[in-house]
Amino acid sequence: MILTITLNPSVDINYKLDSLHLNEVNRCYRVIKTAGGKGLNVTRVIQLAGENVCATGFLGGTTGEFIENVLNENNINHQFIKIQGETRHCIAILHNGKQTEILEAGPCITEEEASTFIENYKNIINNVDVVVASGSLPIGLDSSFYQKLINIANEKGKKFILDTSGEALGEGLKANPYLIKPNKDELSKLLNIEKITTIQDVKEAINYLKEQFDIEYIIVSLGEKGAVGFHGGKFYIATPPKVRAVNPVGSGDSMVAGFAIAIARNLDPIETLKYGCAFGTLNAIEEKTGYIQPKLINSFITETEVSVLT
Ligand code: TA6
Repeated sequence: MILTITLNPSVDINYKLDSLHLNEVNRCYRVIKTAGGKGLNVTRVIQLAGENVCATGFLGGTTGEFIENVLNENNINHQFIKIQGETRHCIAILHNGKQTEILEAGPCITEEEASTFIENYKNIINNVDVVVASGSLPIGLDSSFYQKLINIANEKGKKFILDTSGEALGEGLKANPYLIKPNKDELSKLLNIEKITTIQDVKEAINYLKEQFDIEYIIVSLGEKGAVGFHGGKFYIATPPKVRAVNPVGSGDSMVAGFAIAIARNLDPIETLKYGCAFGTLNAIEEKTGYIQPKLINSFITETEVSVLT
């Protein structure tokens, strides 16, 4: 069983425009609303792949009710903590072949709501093998909140996958999560490196992290180019099949879902990297955010190449 954590979920609204005209009225005739936030995108993809999953986090207000209804309609097992605040919206505008996102900060979590979450987390974690925490921390939670969750998971022998950025990532690393998957921008901000461009830059950044922390998998996503991973003293490069991307939003989350499924199934590092890259690419060919077609999974995994980087 995989537990996903979405501390700052969102009703994701995806607008498709031929072109976006600033300072003008842009009328949109293709709108997709999904129960989003990185962790819920991860949840949906895990469910679509047929793996057991339970979602937790915070939900509040009418947007929180929308998400709860969507989870129930899709038979997704969940245990969210109700909050006084209103769950946020995140907007992705697909225009001129580009993608512009507007992400609300989200509600403020009270100390009592945070404590209730921790108590609930300590219980449900006993019945899972892998924990996945994805996305930003909402206002009101200390930047070391993920660190607390990782420590609890490590004490109970559970594998914790952390996909976040900024201070929340920096603080989370101190508890040695099992797997991290920053993209190049998140990595350069984390290490305060001007630009991470080449594979050599990525390897050097990973080398720095592996000297500082005890993390089983350090994987850097390269978007449509796949990923570079480090595990067990070896560097790997994973290259997915070439596709025509329709909507890349949610591909990082789908990659994380692939890793979580492979780890829950105790697959080896090469298969784990194949799963992650294949799932990320499967999402990119879909209009919907955080969605894949189950019937394509096996072929995309087979067509994803992973080799050892010398
Ligand atoms: O990765 C895509 C996405 O899940 C969007 O759908 C939107 O929900 C955003 O990320 C939220 O990101 P954040 O880092 O604020 O949790």
